[in-house]
Amino acid sequence: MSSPQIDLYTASTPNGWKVSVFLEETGLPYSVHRIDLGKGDQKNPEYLRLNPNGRIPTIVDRGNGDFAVFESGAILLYLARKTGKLLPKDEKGESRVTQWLMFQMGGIGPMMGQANVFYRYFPEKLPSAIQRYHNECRRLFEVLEGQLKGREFLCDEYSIADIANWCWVRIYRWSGVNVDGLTNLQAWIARMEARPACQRGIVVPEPLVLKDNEDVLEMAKKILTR
Ligand SMILES: N[C@@H](CCC(=O)N[C@@H](CS)C(=O)NCC(=O)O)C(=O)O
Repeated sequence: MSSPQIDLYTASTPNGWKVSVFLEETGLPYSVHRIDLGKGDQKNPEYLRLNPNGRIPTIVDRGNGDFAVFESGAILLYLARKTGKLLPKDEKGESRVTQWLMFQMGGIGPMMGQANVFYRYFPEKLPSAIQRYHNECRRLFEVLEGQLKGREFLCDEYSIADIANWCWVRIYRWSGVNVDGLTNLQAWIARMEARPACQRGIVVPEPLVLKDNEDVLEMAKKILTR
């Protein structure tokens, strides 16, 4: 077995899974460093030197002068270009995948993140805020539904755009987003869930049990009030 080339700093969350799923899909050797978000490992000065935003994920490429990359979308692009995998090489193909990747980074991720905050974590339940984020998530899901019509994946081939979007969309129940009637989206979720590398990637660094239990809510409270 070749020695790990990528150090992955991560936790069991959608943004973290994007990178572990990519690494599992491509077989690039990596070692995992678990970041305890509840304890605040992501705010340690040593970690902030790698990721000034103090969030996960981050990678350090030992095969490229210990080059550090933060922001999950930037990590996916970096690794896809490095390996030549899951990102088309032609200009238009690469742009299409980048567009759907950015759609996730600027839309699906932030909106589902806020849906989680207002629907699950905040002690005050503000109906207008909950509705705002649920409506926006549903609207974005309908955009995905349209794109997936007659397509197996978001672009011409399976790509980092599928990985990025699926890692968030798959937790729609936790976010409280309704997927009724979105048949293309549901079929795509099932196709993604069936991929062995996706199954391996989402248990890094450990399986996540999303339940309204005290552990999850307590950790969210710590992060939101830090
Ligand atoms: N845009 C960033 C977002 C990263 C992010 O929000 N990560 C969350 C976990 S999904 C985190 O580290 N939260 C800890 C905190 O806010 O302190 C990315 O895509 O990498």
